[in-house]
Amino acid sequence: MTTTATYSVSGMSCDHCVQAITSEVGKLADVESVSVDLASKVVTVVGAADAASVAAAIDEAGFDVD
Ligand SMILES: [Cu+2]
Repeated sequence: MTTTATYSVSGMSCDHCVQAITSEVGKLADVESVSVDLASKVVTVVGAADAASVAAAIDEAGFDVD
């Protein structure tokens, strides 16, 4: 089932941060798309990936899910 989930992520400050998160979360099998709003520090993930996996991927990229 495809769902859209949003995550509040701290520590993002520039396009490189955005790319790191997009790349890391995008590697998850059940993720269809990832978008990052730097201004509001919100990561939107479309797909069937579970929240724990997405949070782990964001952590892997070096950022914290609030
Ligand atoms: Cu950055």
